[in-house]
This record gives sequence, C-alpha cells and structure tokens, in this order.
Amino acid sequence: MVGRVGPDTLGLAEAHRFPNRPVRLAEGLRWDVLGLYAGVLDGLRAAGGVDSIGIDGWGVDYGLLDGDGRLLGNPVHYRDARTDGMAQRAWATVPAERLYAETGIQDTPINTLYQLLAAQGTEQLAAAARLLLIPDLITYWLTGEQGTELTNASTTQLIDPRTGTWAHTVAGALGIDLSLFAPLRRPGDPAGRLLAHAAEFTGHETPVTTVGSHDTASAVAAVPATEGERFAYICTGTWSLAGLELHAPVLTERSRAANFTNELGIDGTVRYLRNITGLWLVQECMRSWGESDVVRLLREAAAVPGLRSVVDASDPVFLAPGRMPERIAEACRATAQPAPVTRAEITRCILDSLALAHRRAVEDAQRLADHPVDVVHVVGGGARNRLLCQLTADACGVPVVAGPAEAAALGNVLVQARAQGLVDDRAAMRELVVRTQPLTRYEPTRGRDAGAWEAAARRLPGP
Ligand code: LFR
Repeated sequence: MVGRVGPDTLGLAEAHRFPNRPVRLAEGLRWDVLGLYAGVLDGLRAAGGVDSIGIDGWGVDYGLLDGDGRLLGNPVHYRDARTDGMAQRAWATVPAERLYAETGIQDTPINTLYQLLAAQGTEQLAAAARLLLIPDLITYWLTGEQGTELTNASTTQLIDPRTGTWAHTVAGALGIDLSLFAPLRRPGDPAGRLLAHAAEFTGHETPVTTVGSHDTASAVAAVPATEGERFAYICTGTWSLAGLELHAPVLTERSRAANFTNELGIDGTVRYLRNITGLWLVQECMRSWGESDVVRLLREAAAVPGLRSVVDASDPVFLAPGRMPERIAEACRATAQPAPVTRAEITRCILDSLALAHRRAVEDAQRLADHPVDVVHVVGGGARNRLLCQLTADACGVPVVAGPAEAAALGNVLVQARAQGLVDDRAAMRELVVRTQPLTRYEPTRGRDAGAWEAAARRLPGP
C-alpha cells in the first residue's frame, strides 16, 4: 500500500496484492515466508519511489536464524497443533495466575511462549542464534538490521506490560533464552535503510521506519476516534480483536478468568482486548464449499432468520483449519440448538455468533477496566460487511462507526508520517483519519430489545 500524507490529506493506493497461502507438510503447517518476501519486493517495484517504508504483519510467529543470519527452515504457523498441551506444561512451573500477572496475555494456544516450549529440544531451536518476529524478519531482509518491535513483542507472552520490557523471571523459569531476541525498538524508531537488492526498486536507499509492527497495533492507531470520545474498537478480519485503548494494563484475576489480553499499542498505550476467532470461520466455510462470491453469501445470510443458533466464536476449538461447516453444526448440536444446514444459515449463524462475541467482549472490557464507552469503532476488512456491522450495533446496543477497512495500513503510514514530522501526535493522526476517510454509522435497530441477545448468550457457556 502506498500512502500519501499532507496537512489535509491522507490517501492509500494499493500497489500490489498477493495471497498468503500457508502450506501443509507432513511435519505440520508452515508459512511460505520467502513467497511473502517476494510479494513484498514486487510491491516495492510497483510502488516505485517512496520516502519511507514501514512493515507490519500478524503477531506471535517468528523465524529462527543461525549465527550467520540465515533463516533456519520455514516459520511454523500459529494454527499448527504443536502447542497442544503447552499451556499446561508452562503452568506446571509458572502457575497460570502468575503468568498472567507478569505478562497480561490471554491464554490461547497461539502464543509465542507456548510455541517456544513446543520447540524446546528440537535441533532447529538448538541451532538458532536469533529469533525474529515475522515483520521484523521482513525488515531484516530489507535492511540487514535486526530488532524486536515492542507492540508485536507484547504478543509473545514474554513482555511485562507494566514496564514494556522482557519478563525475565517467567522466561528464566521456563528455560526460554531471551538473548535469542534482538534488542527492542519502538514505533517511530529508525529501522535501517534498504539494501541494494531492494533499493533498486525504489531508486534509493529508502529509510525503513519502525511502526506498530503488530497489524492490530497499527489498526488501533488509525481508529477514527474523536478527541475525548469514550470508545471501544473491534479490528475485524481473519480475527476479531475487540476491546479498549488504556493507559495501564488490567492484570486482575477477574481479567484473567475472562481471558482478556494486555497487548501494547503505540505511545505506551495498552490494547486491552479479547482475541475472537473472527471471519476466519466464514473464510474456512467458503474454502470448504469452493465458494468465492462473498457478496451473494452475505445477501443470502441477511435474508434468513437471525439468532436461531449461535456458537462461541472465541473458543479455540475453531482455530485449526478444516471441516468448518460441520464443526459449526456440531457445536450447535452440542449446545442443544438447531444445526444450521444451508450455506446461508451457516453464514448467518457465524455472523450472529461474531456479533454476540463482540457484545460480550465490549461489555466485559468496560466492566473489567471500569471504562464505559458510548461508541464502538469497527475497523479492518469486516468494516465493509454491512450485516456484521449492523448486527454488532444491535448486539452491543450502542452505535457502530465502521471504517476504515484498511486501518492497519493507515496506522502504519501515519506513524511513519509522524516520525517525519508531518503529523503532530496520536490525536492529530486520528483527526486526520476522521477528516479524510469515509465512515459509516450504524445505529442499534429500534424496538429490537437486548433480550434476544441475552437469551442467545445464555445458550453458550461463558466467557
Ligand atoms: C491479526 C493478528 C491478531 C493475532 C493473530 C495472530 O492479524 O495479528 O492480533 O492474535 O493475528 O498473530
């Protein structure tokens, strides 16, 4: 994405888009990270001369490098089953309560900490001199410089969110060698300059700027909240990340029990949120149906009766790929609800379930952080999904402001622009998003009582 920023302008143009297709090997699920890097280089070629570059991507996953800085094998996908049972292994040494009190990260099988426990004893980890999170790996290949960007580092479950530094005691107790990680760097810091093989595409040794390299941190940075607004946000895409921007982490036992996470945002903020499985559920159904027309599917889903059956969209049982329509139907039956049959019914069941999960997360976050909100901002690809936005407004009982869909790219570009002195501060960044990006407001449907959502929620076990 190529961004343009001026005092009154903020624009994005897509230079190049490429698929990110994980590969299943007999040994497990892997990322084709060289394919992704080739896509990045094609993107630079298509973008041409730019003044600055920032890299963001998904959290938790990493590549291992040997002492010469060469990649040791394909990064493992967070949906790989290797982390089964790893939380229990960690808790046997560091009780779950202490792990949460010191890292603030929700218990989900994808956490880097659990991935590293699963890798303990492997030849690959033994041979590794360096671990780079995915956006940091791409940045390293572009610049030759190694670093660990803080917002993404916070997704590892190895950072203390009170201090923004490594959780040495936890790592030490679990035998995790923190010297594998490159030094921490923060959004706005310089990250190097393009090496010759990449500089040939942009025409010069373009500077690379550290951004909120966790895509969700970049997306939250571009939430179009107005000054003083009391807001929650939902970053929707493959995942739904629903919660609040806070100035301090919430590390209470109640927060742990509700499975809320304290990831770090830009400028020392805390992203207090719940990871919800998200539109992955629809993507996987479409993959198994061989269906590509999402517009038609959503139109049909809007026409079938709502809230007939719901599933717990934050349940990690839906994490792994495969058989998604069947698994949704099984989950409905297991909670004594009618199993959806047609594609439209299954899609509606998923969207109702996501809206319900959004409602639970937004309500729980307000209660646990004692931080009431008046509006929910929906950003990311799901902001284009009118049915999901309306259902979310209905379920939450407050207005939804939807957009921008490309929030992560905008947040990335705005942090670079700020580092170049083009924008003043976070408030000014958001104000620019409000002034320049098309946003759609969804009011909760009148006369539709909250009782229907409460009743649906009661059909599922919490949280
Ligand atoms: C979203 C995201 C989520 C993270 C998941 C796995 O793209 O980064 O925030 O929980 O992917 O990394």
